[in-house]
Amino acid sequence: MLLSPAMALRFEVLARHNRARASRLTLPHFECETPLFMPVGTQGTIKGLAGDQLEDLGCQIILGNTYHLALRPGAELLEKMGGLHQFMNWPRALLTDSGGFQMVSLLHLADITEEGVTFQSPVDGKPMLLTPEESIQIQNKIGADIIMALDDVVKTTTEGPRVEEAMHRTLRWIDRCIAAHSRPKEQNLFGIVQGGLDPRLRDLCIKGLVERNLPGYAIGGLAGGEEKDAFWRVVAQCTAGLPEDKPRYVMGVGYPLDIVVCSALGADMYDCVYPTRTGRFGTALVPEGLLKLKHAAMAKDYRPLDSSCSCMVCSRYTRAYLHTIVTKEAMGCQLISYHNVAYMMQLSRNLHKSILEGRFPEFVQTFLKKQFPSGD
Ligand code: PRF
Ligand code: ZN
Repeated sequence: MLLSPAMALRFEVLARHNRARASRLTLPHFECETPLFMPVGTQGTIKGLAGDQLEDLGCQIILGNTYHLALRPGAELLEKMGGLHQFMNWPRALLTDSGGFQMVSLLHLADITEEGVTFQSPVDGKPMLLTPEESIQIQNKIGADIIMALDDVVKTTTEGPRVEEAMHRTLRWIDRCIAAHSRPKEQNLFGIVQGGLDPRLRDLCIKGLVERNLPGYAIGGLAGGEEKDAFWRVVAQCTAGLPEDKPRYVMGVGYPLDIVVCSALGADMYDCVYPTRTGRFGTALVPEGLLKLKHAAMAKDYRPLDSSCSCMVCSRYTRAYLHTIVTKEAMGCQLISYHNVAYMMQLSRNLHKSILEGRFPEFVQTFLKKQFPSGD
């Protein structure tokens, strides 16, 4: 496979409908089709699902977190094993997030300075510092197909000078990330657009990142409790300003409706814990919205979770059966998570196919009609 020397991917737009695109994203370990959803395997495992199940479901790329993997099993061990692909025996593509966002969102004690993100080690309580250089060095050892720059993330509900500071720092840090990246022919470093809900800051960040000619770009700092309208507006602005010939990844986005809307706006990639997390709480994703298996109404419902789904769970089990085991057996939640990941993969494939076959508007209309039958 011939890849340009500066990057380790090839991105080909196969078809468009207005701003939406269906593309082929060729990564070192797998040829992916977009729009695509990436399940999150924080610790090198997608909770409740085994690797062969993920392959059966058509998962093309899964996500790991630098922060969690660096703590356990540790970057050195992963490097010695030949990287995370070998360690978890996952033959397809991997993406690692840089770690800063996880520390800031999980550890309220994290403190961001120009040098990096300082946090208290959950192992021994000692203060630790994750710099842009270190995040990239660790990600080089983990060996994922796509690695993410360390960014300064503020909550979308933050206002004032802190938002501007974080955007400028994210731009200063991208240069430190680029300089530290030792495997650009094997791993693709994506930059992350920050700037809160401020169009001027978002534009400055887009401009600064695009000048660096990175293999791909992410839209960060969203899906943190802002209004949908504001969220979609920022995505629309970013997709309009980012290059046509590079993949665009909206970080932390995973509600089916958001994926459909963002794909219409020209985004290509998504990740979220939502399908597996909500599955562990006993909730299934279905075309009509959500199905709560713990609900008493499920006790005598002998239909599958989703009659239009061909996954193993929907072929084999009734809602009544899943209701019976959901609060008592770990397998209950695992089966629901399995269906939820199947649902997200099906949604990704349907988006790709409908754009390719020139029937994207009909697909969106049918999707919306099922989610909002009363039309509001
Ligand atoms: N930055 C990084 N990871 C992320 C995000 C971000 O902004 C989000 C969006 N809030 C999810 N994951 N590095
Ligand atoms: Zn199913």
